Amino acid sequence: MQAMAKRVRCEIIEMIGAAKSGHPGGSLSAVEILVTLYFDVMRHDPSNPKWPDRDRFILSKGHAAPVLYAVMAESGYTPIDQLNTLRKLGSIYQGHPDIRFIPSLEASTGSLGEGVSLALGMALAARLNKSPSRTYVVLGDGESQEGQIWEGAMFGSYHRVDNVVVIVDHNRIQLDGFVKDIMEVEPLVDKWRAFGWHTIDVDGHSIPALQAAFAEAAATKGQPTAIIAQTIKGKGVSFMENNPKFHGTAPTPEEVKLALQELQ
Ligand SMILES: Cc1ncc(C[n+]2csc(CCOP(=O)(O)OP(=O)(O)O)c2C)c(N)n1
Ligand SMILES: [Mg+2]
Repeated sequence: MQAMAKRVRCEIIEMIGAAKSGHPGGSLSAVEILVTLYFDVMRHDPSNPKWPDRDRFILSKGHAAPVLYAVMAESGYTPIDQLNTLRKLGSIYQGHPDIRFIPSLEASTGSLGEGVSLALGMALAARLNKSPSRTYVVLGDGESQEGQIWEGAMFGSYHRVDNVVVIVDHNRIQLDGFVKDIMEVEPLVDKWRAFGWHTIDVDGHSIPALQAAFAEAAATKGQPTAIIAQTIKGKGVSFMENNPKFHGTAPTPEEVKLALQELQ
């Protein structure tokens, strides 16, 4: 899984470098979260993407599409040799995940704030169908300024939707600055707890810690779970780490080379 995380980071850098546009910072911060879900936690079958009892994944922070494209390609859902067509006209790998071009996605995302509502709908449908399916949704911390998230949070605990797990990628940076300087969302753990969710505070770059958190979520009945994953935006590339510039700036060819060297 560590080796997979490294490979996914390299793919993120390469595809955004090739596209000359995209969002490296928030893709790199979510690598361990997605690798742990796709390669250890989720019950899914890439050869049967519409299996009714599959677990669902929604990348609510859809601008981090490169990390999702890399794990989906590595899982066998989509062609790995086309990752570097990111953001090109006609590519299935558009700037934000689009179910019209990748039918094995659960939802098109990119308009922030919608993922919790989508996940709760899918989780409720699974409950009605008596399906064991669980739904996982990754949010950004800047995204957590959206009111719709908290409407969903109220709904999830009131209706005891215990087959849904929210993971907040708490990298402390949003589009053009630090969350605390724009509109602080802390204390995130206390907020989710106050909204009635079983809440777990975890190192979002530790695969064992994430595995333990997902297991704890699965064992929690009668209550949905929120995992607050403490992360570093741009994780793994020194000049991108904790640097708001690399929210939405592609690395230059020289920076791609440097980043890939660091990731070796
Ligand atoms: C509704 C909506 N408003 C604004 C944007 C533009 N936008 C894209 S990314 C972003 C910042 C998101 O920050 P955060 O949720 O912290 O993401 P991360 O740090 O994980 O990249 C914004 C404002 C959007 N995609 N959707
Ligand atoms: Mg952020």
